[in-house]
Amino acid sequence: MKLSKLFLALAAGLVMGGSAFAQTTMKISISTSQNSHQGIAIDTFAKEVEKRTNGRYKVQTFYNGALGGERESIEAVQLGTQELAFSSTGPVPNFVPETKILDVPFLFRDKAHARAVLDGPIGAEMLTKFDSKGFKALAWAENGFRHMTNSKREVKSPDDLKGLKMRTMENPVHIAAYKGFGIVTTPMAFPEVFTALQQGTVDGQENPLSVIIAAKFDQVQKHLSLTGHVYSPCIWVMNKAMFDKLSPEDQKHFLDAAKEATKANRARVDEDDAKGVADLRAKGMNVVENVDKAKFVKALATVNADFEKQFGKANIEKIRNYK
Ligand code: EAX
Repeated sequence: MKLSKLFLALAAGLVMGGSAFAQTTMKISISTSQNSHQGIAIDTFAKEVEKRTNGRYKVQTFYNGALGGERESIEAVQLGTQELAFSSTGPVPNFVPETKILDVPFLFRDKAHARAVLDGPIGAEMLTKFDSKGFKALAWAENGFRHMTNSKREVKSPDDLKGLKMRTMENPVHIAAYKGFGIVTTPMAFPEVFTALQQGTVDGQENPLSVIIAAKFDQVQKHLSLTGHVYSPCIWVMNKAMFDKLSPEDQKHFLDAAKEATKANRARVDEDDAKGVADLRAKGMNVVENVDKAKFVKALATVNADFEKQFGKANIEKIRNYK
């Protein structure tokens, strides 16, 4: 009698314990290293999700394109073979064409402007465009203002770019604009870039200081020009069906975790921007701080007219003038 009661109690304990500790594991990936503005983003997200759901959800983090480049990761999220991804908007227009407008050069004045637009009604509306494509876009985050590096020469104005072969993201807006700068564009996934620079397949590339530092491009690039020619957003995407399966409370936990992690991400971008130039100089790069911005803007006159036609002048102005 006593024994069977004990057995029952144990069995019940096991069942209850089993359900109390049921844990769902999800994957999230980035194409850059863990010690970066993107690494801190997904590490914080994983910690926040686990904390907010009392460990019912665990997020496994993958770095350095271990699960593929950004396009492949986004594709995997769309297909549902991977739950989550954190990516630049580089390859995103291939999935959600409405996001193209965010990658227009010289659209944002500074990071404060970009963050205000992305966190405000324009950004919120853009997030809903992901829904019908199989994604739940949790929030915007940040890659930063992109600057040009190359192994050939100092770049101060677009005249210096003529004939330079540069890797670009697989982003149609960037490719069109950079051709306007006179660059010979070579779209390529990020995990291939270091080797391409090292072997001289391309002369240069462009990325925010955060990425240049994290990817150690200083080892394979001599010149850096602070062109700040385009702001590069990041985005948190989750497979839509998987997000929809979460309870409303857990959905909120995931959304809040992404918001919290975005704060850590942006703080790191600020930190990298503040000390990046000194850091990269110390590592041997020749940094051109005063580029001829007006000439860069002017070089895009024709391309910009085309963007205005494509995206609507009013839509571009709405972002430019957002306060
Ligand atoms: O998201 O592909 C790129 O140049 C991106 O900026 C990089 O992967 C970080």
